[in-house]
Amino acid sequence: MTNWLQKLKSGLSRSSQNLSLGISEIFTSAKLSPEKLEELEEILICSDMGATNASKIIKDFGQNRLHKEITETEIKTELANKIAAILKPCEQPFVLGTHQPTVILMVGVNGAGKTTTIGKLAAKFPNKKISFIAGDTFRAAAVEQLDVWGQRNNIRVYKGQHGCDAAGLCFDGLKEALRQKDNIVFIDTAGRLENKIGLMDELKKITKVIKKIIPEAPHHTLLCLDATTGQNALNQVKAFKDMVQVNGLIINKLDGTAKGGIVVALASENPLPIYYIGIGEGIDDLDTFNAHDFSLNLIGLA
Ligand SMILES: Nc1nc2c(ncn2[C@@H]2O[C@H](COP(=O)(O)OP(=O)(O)OP(=O)(O)O)[C@@H](O)[C@H]2O)c(=O)[nH]1
Ligand SMILES: [Mg+2]
Repeated sequence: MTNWLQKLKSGLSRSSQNLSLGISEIFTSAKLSPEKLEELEEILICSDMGATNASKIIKDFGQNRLHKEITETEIKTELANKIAAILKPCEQPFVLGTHQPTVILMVGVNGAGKTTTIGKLAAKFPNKKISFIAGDTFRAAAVEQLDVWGQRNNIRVYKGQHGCDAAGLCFDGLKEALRQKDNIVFIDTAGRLENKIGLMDELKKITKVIKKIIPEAPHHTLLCLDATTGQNALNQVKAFKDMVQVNGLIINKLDGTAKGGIVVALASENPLPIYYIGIGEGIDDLDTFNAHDFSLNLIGLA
């Protein structure tokens, strides 16, 4: 098993424990009854995959199986397959593109893992000339936090005074990136709650200003989500999509939750790619999203 698959397994263990144990407890006898199906549906709902998904999965699963013998492994395998089918359209590679520089704007609510993800993601492009723009001018420690990731990766950080205008800083930082012939620029932004109109408007302003320097930028606007927030993640996607052109999702903190099923809810409601998932705070704790691996680990079969 690769290092990442081991991490995925332990990262998702809180989610898989609930699902897997729940399934095991229900199936003490071999035949599938309607009551057992109902209990199974409840377990799926508790993982935060959403009632509609759970009901659809159970309906499909129950067809032609009622009152028949079935093993626990057969059940889990079948459920994992159904979950993987929902997730599959979101499994898309993150293609950087050839723009010079490629501008990646990181957005999301407070604590969703934006700054950490920038650090982890930058490490995936060791042969590129990269800069960070510390567009979170709001939180006092934000610049230092980005600085630490910059030092770790040997990356230049463009920063301004605490409290300065974030859009203006992005403008200047991009000009500098052009001058320095950077290949990739990551723009960190302040955490903003999806229902705070003023801050969301500021994000729009940032994207407008970026376009003044590079009309087709940002080339990627990535929305970071904290998996521990559960179903609220769905509202966040909607609100950020209304405000900026979100191209893809990064779902963090899957190691800290029993509600990993939220990824299934996100996939079924939003056809946005899930480029990466985060399962820890370390530099190696981010990797591409694989529907098959994720479902097996979620259901506790890996
Ligand atoms: N367990 C775990 N912790 C994570 C993960 N990603 C980020 N964190 C931690 O979550 C906390 C918040 O992460 P940040 O990167 O600061 O989040 P942010 O979105 O930049 O937060 P603001 O700048 O406050 O909006 C930090 O302590 C990170 O180390 C993850 O995948 N798993
Ligand atoms: Mg931050």
